[in-house]
Amino acid sequence: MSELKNDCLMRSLLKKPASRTPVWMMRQAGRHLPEYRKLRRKAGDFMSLCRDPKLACEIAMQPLRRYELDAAILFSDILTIPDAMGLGLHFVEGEGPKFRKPLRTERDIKSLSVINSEDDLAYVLEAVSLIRKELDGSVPLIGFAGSPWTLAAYMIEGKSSRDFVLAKTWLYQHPEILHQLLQKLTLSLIDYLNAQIVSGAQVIQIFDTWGGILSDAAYEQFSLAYTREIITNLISRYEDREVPVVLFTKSGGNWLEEIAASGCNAIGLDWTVSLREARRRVGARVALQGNMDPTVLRSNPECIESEVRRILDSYGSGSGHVFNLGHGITPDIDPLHVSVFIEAVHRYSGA
Ligand code: 1CP
Repeated sequence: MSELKNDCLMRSLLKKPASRTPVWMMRQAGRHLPEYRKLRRKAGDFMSLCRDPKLACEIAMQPLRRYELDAAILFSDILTIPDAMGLGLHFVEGEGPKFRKPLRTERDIKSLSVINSEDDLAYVLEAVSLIRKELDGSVPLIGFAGSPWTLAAYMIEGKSSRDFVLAKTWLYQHPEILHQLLQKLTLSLIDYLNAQIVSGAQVIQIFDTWGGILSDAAYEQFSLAYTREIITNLISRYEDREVPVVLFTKSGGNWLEEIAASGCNAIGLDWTVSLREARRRVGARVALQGNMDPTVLRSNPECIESEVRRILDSYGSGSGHVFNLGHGITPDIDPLHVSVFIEAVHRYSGA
């Protein structure tokens, strides 16, 4: 297996000294790029892009051609797992993801089977190995999945939502049924993420986008307990290298100590927490990834540069910081502003 030419992401995730602060962006491949929108128009819909490994590989490479990023991320979606479980994922223009068969009854959950990634999600694994080949050791490839709770929330709701009330009502009314669903998702996710590692993913990120809508007690029982089980069962070394795990929990700032104890190597932070404070709380145990508000990218180059500097200062010196946004980049962002952002991280963080 080839050595990485740029290993600053791997080093920082493992809290080893790096030449500068690495940077990548959540949702870096996708709708803010005109070259992505062109391919999507041609393909007709988002899932056709995901299901075609050559197209998925091309899209994963697009942001790397424009920006000096320190990582590539697999082009796919967290909702391919519920799709593989038979829920019928489709995308309605302007409305986001929808399922034809959302989970409505106990029977729906009992009839779900744990997936076998090699059969059910072969197209994702093929995309992983193609991207890895195309990268040719330039930067590491990040594989990913949603957390069991975040996937369950979409599967019960049937679509995107601001508060996921149907899913949360289940949690209070039928906790034991929700636990059955979360257990099946956990087993599916262990299989899926390990298959991504074997296919070439060098870092794993788990997106718990909706963990932060849970009460303190529910978060531990219905989200973190399952994510911890996944992390414990992931391949931690593959082909002589460690495989770091990043756990991103949107609005998870209350639970940094608990998240740090989950076994992850790094915590993904949104912009509501202070990096300095987060480092004081858990920085000895884990690396920190984040946390610029993506809205900053709508402003102007001066504001972008001063936010970058503020965030770098807030972390302070020493290893263990990966620069990122506090959530995904939005489709309205001008790619020129992204270049300003990436260059500012390079300029102000060393080398
Ligand atoms: O062209 C289109 O209309 C599709 C837009 C799109 C894209 C580009 C969707 C639909 N998903 C993706 C790709 C994607 N999704 C990636 C790979 C690209 C990259 O990161 O560079 C990743 C990592 C995701 C992860 C994802 N999907 C999350 C977790 C991250 C987050 O933003 O919190 C979530 C919640 C989803 C669900 C989803 N898929 C797509 C949309 C628009 C959504 C969000 C729906 C919602 O807001 O509830």
